[in-house]
Amino acid sequence: MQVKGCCPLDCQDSCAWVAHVEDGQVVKVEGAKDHPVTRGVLCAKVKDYEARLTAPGRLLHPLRRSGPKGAGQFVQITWDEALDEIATRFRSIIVEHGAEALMPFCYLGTQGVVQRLALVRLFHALGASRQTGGVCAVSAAALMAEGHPIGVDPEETPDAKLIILWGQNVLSTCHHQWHFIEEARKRGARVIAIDPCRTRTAKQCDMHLAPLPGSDPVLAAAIGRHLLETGRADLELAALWVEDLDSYRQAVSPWSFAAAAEATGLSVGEIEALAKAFASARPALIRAGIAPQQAQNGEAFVRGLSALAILGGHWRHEGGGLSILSMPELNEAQAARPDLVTGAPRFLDIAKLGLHLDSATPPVKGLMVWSANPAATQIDAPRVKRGLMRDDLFTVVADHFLTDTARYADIVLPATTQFEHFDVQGAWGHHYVLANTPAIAPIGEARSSGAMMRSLAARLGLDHPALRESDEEIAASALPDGWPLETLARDGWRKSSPPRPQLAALPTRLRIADGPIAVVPRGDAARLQLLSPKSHYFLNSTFANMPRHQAAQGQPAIILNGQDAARLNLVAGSRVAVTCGGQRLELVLAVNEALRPGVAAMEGKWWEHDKPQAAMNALTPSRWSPAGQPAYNEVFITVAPASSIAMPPQ
Ligand SMILES: Nc1nc2c(c(=O)[nH]1)N[C@H]1C(S)=C(S)[C@@H](COP(=O)(O)OP(=O)(O)OC[C@H]3O[C@@H](n4cnc5c(=O)[nH]c(N)nc54)[C@H](O)[C@@H]3O)O[C@H]1N2
Ligand SMILES: Nc1nc2c(c(=O)[nH]1)N[C@H]1C(S)=C(S)[C@@H](COP(=O)(O)OP(=O)(O)OC[C@H]3O[C@@H](n4cnc5c(=O)[nH]c(N)nc54)[C@H](O)[C@@H]3O)O[C@H]1N2
Ligand code: SF4
Ligand SMILES: [Mo]
Repeated sequence: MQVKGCCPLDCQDSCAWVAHVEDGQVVKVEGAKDHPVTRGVLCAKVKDYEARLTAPGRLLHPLRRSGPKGAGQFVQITWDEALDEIATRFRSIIVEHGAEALMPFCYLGTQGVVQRLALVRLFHALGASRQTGGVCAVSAAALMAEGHPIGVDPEETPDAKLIILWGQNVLSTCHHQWHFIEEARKRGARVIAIDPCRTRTAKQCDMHLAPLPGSDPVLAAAIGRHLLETGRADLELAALWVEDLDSYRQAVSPWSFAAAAEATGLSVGEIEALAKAFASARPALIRAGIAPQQAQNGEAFVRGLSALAILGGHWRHEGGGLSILSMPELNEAQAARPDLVTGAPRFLDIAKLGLHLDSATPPVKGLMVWSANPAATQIDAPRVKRGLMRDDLFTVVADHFLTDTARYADIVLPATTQFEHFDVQGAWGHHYVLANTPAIAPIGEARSSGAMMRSLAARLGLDHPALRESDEEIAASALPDGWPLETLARDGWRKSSPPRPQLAALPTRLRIADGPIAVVPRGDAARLQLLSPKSHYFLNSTFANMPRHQAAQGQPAIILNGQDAARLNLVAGSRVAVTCGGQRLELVLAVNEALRPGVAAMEGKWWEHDKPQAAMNALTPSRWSPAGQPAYNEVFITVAPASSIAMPPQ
């Protein structure tokens, strides 16, 4: 039997897949051949996703903590016991501290509407604190909320004449987009990568610029100044869309090619070539990644690129513009049923979990985490873990495995995987909505988020009809009007493009300037800037426990350029101490000329209890952009030979 579904992971491509089922078991999963983006292939992470169903450590029963928090000691309990305990604890927290003392925490471990939002209904109905914010693309989302268009349909890409991959490692993180880039190339387009690292993507491009991380707003300003100075700026489009062209002129005016070269570490020739290519392409498409947003100037980065897409006139043409979040129309908020909220509970930004667990007033006393592994993926993870260690905090975690976060839980709930539940989802790199039909029944006692919500609501005595809806009904509530769920499930996907931005006066004009464009702090002779590019084989911390993925990723390491290693007297393969603030990790040193000097990198979000020395968020200090994007990449480290003290086992 073959069952249509989709990959639930937090990835632009949202692939459509076909699960092959024999004797009630998933034996294989393949990319859907006729999906216009997937085109028959899954990636190196997901090609054997069925292995996850029965991998060692798969959670199949509810667990109750039986040792100290974080120690990973649990005993198996029944669902009835788990539900009773959660309901009793939640109720007493509400009575003693008020419902706002409950905090739901869900991120994009799955993009599925049901798996993410069904449980949110429960917390809405309880009057719990509401989660807001995010840890990824927060800067882009903030600019989108201001009205900036940032979501070109990737199927337009072949019409682009110049494609700039600005801090995006397409071939590792969203490789299906490469089809469209190659098609554009066949029609004569040039492809330029802007990345401090010569990634597998940069190697395939026609030109690669390796600026200092965080200097991108300056690079963008130099191009903007060039457009204005040479009369190439599309002032007609700016008159329709832009509110503050004069302020922009002023902000970019200091950034000559020479000044920008100094600030970015590029040559004048490189910047000039980029600016000229951008000014003459009809049209250019900028595809920007996530890493350059992971800094305190994340919004300045996105604003700078949006200014270029507009002033370059690229939005006038199919294939041109700016692509950061390209999403189909889907009414996800409706699936969470905001109408169920009682009172006016506070919002808690999930990117600041450590801070909230530390010092929210009223304090957070009950936390439920699903579809996320914040103990591994949050900035300043030690602070998060101190919070999770609090004796007076009651924590519930639902996941497929006993993750770093689940180890701190009082109650662990076994969640179904995409092969075991129904869901629908959008994407953030294309315009299709996808449906996922379960291929098999849940294994063990795993439950979908919808089933968890229904059983918890019943235990808590909540009887709103929205808390009794089936997973299919919850999924249907997010679909655009007139879309029968059955048809979507039968077909597997359906395109739902938002309209292309109109070349007409905008009711609210866009702000393309935001004060002076400054040089951000950067490393020096003693301190390197640590980046955390995505691993080719993990998806953030997902898969970091899977033997096949671990073997493919190889030993955790800190990567430096040869010049820096030599300057610091460090030898490839030796053990080095990496420090930031009061935190220290000991790792093997890898030397790789792909990284520009001054920059270090650690790939993959390893699990701390498995690879304690590779848990890189031990090193990332609490720091956010004004919109709340965690500055994961603004980390300045020292690297020195490890002392003779033996390294803890990896
Ligand atoms: N294989 C794999 N795929 C993934 C993921 C994964 O973990 N593994 N994660 C998924 C998720 S959640 C996301 S958000 C996306 C992210 O997808 P991408 O945006 O493609 O990935 P990043 O690693 O965030 O950054 C891309 C590149 O930006 C570079 N970079 C770092 N700092 C700067 C800077 O200041 N300026 C410039 N110009 N470049 C910089 C890095 O060297 C890196 O090569 O990938 C998704 N897909
Ligand atoms: N230092 C540093 N830290 C980073 C980043 C970085 O670049 N550098 N990147 C950041 C980015 S871009 C992102 S998006 C975040 C991601 O951070 P997280 O959202 O925490 O992502 P994952 O680590 O992939 O963890 C997702 C979890 O969801 C679980 N899950 C999957 N499907 C389901 C389901 O159906 N039900 C339930 N209950 N659980 C499910 C998975 O098993 C997994 O444990 O990490 C951020 N952290
Ligand atoms: S992780 Fe991304 S590329 Fe890989 S199968 Fe899932 S959607 Fe496709
Ligand atoms: Mo992300």
